[in-house]
Amino acid sequence: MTAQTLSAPATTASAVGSQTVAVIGLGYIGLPTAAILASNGVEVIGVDVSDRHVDAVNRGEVPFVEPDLATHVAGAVSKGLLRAQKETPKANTYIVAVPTPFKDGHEADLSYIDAATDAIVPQLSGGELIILESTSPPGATEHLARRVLDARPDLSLDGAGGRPVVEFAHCPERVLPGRVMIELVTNDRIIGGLTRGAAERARDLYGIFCDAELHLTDATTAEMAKLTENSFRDVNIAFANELSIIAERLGIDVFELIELANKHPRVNILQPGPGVGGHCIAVDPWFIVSAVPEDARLIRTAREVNDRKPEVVLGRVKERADRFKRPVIAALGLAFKPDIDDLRESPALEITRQLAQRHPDATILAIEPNIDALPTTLTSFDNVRLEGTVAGIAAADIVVLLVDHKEFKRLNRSVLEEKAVIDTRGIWR
Ligand code: SAJ
Repeated sequence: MTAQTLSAPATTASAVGSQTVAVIGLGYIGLPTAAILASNGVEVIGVDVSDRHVDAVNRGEVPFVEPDLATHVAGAVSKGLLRAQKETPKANTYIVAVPTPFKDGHEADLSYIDAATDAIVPQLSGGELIILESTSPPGATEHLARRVLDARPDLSLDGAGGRPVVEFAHCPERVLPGRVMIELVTNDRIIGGLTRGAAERARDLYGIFCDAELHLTDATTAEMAKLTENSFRDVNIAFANELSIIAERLGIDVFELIELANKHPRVNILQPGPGVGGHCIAVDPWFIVSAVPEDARLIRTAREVNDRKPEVVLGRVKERADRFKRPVIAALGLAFKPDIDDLRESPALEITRQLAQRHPDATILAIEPNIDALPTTLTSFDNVRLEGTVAGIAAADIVVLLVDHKEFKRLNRSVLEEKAVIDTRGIWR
């Protein structure tokens, strides 16, 4: 199928009212998707293995921080359009939004997708659309379809032999954590069908809440489009991180360097930092590398450059810490990016853990305004404690800024006087 752009159709009463959508996985993507569909009048059943998530949603609450999501969930649950359960129900459409981590060797781990698929299989009677939203390696949608049809030879992809049809599509999410409820509506989407009919049907569903353009293509191109977007960003950040190491060697300020280079109309370099975190950009490029290892050379190198950056920061802290007998080191920020509480794959958390481990005589003050208890990764160290921003900085000899949270940007710079400061994000220049 060739790619083509189709404007989102006006929402029809039948597209909204005549179907039940089961969203499998009520995490950072599944729950917002379930909530926005339900807010637009679709009956949605959310499915999750976690009692905590299921119970929270049924109370109209959200088990993690995401602006505006709570309002959507509370409204949809109170109207009876959204409910959650642990069992996979019968539905017209299934949206699979479960994690795809990687295994040793950076190969994608499809076990959550397989488990979700296996739970859908017994509920099928023909006529359903199964949409894979999880970020996936090339070929994952076909893999899912094969798994369904192997288990259910009474069903088919094309009606051959008079068997009822099940349709499959891949519609990767592209929303930015912290802006999810806005970007679900305003971002264009790529919709890859295993068949043209599947893509069109998925387009009608997403058109219920998405105001932007919906681009139809085949499933493998859609899978690669998602991985390509995140790899593009990873390569650009790796360029910035490499420049930060080069600039330090040359004794110049990398943030000024990038700001000046970006004055060129065709240059747009991202910002260096302590490494790349989160569950997307630090993971997805590996799916391309593991699919075509011999050819994905730049993409692999970018991953390696970004993964090495925490070690560079730790080296800079050590240089300062060696000047003290029992240094107090304040690590500012644990989250993987600003103004969220998400610690997944966070370089800031890993740097703080390594500081605790490598500097047993130091006191490490973990300062993270978005959480109220030390994460388990740090609780086993008796030289680490969670501390407030002002008190932590006041007590510190060395201040390492790891995340550009708004609380740190607003700080009165006088509190940093006489401290050894390592500002990995360039917010205090
Ligand atoms: N980072 C930098 N320098 C920058 C920008 C980001 O070091 O200039 C770091 C952040 O601190 C963070 C990491 O990169 O540790 C990732 O943050 P991010 O804001 O770039 O991206 P995510 O992971 O929150 O969301 C990305 C988005 N992808 C793109 O922008 C291409 C989002 O649209 C995707 O939906 C999301 O991945 C996803 O779920 O795949």
